[in-house]
Amino acid sequence: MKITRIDAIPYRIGYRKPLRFASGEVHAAEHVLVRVHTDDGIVGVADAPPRPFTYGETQRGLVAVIETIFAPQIVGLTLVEREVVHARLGRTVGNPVAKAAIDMAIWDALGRTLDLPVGDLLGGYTDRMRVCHMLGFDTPAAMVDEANRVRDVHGISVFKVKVGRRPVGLDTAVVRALREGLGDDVELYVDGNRGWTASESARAMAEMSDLGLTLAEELCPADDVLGRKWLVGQLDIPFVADESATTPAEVTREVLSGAATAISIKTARTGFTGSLRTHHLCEGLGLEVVMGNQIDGQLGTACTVAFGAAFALTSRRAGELSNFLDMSDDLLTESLTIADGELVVPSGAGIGVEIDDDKLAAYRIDG
Ligand code: MUC
Ligand code: MG
Repeated sequence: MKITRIDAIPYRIGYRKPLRFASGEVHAAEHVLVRVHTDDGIVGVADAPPRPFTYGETQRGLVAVIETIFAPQIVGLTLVEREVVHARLGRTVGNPVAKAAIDMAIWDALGRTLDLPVGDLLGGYTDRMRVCHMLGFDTPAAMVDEANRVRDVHGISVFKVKVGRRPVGLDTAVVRALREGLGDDVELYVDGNRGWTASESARAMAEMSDLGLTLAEELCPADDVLGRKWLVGQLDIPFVADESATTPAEVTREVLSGAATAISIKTARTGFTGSLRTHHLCEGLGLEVVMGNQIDGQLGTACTVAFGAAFALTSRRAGELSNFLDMSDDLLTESLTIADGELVVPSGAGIGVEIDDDKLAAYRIDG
């Protein structure tokens, strides 16, 4: 069970259509595949999707920090020394996505060693989650068409709508068109990625007050301290902290200061070990949780659903598990399938999925 090597392999897979939102846009999955090798011949894998507009990490930066700072501190430890790994990674500030991928690849290797799924090791609550699809910026007609297609093909009836454009009417028109086009049976919520001011957010939420929204996420920056508290205090639905609450300490700070009333957990930035801490904290504080999407491919999505399905709190709401559908291809030997609005946790050992060596050879960009 001793860790002998850690690989960081950059790869690029195009999107069929870009995902656009207030803080950025993604045209291709330019991620890093992390592999953890052990002296028993086990290889654990996980995905690292850099999000410079959210955490400052880049694809080349991920490779560099893993190869030069993290791997030398981890090689030689065993797979069960996960708290030692956590402490050593924690000596370096930032780099949440690089740290998360190493953590999850270690859990994958541990599951493969024990021949058990990580979901069972984490909590074993259920084997599936309802799926929420995230709709990026477009015209109202195009977004209604996409939602209808995703509902018809995959049975998905929960949609997170990206908002945060100016003037706010651009986005409130989209949400109204979605409600009118899809009917009252679908769940709709909004995510602003900090695009609006507090007062723009309040105006937009007032304009949409008849549309039955269930959550509002990061509408304005948490750094607008008093404005954000003023906004959250007047809403009658939970306000989700996503990029403003990426560690247990940030969750505590945001919630106790009145800047949020619900939390998005993303395994892509807190791994399994950090997500466990955030989950237990949210449970203790009595907060609603959403399993969020960091514009993940199928490997990242498999991690999210494995963690989300492991607990009652994280599996209660639909998880954001479907944006890999927009990718032109993926790295796995077998595709994840969303049917009847649900994603079943892959049942194999570890994270439960296998990397296709030919696909990795075709898409890796490290020569
Ligand atoms: C989200 O929930 O914000 C967009 C940026 C990012 O880091 O994740 C996505 C989705
Ligand atoms: Mg978000």
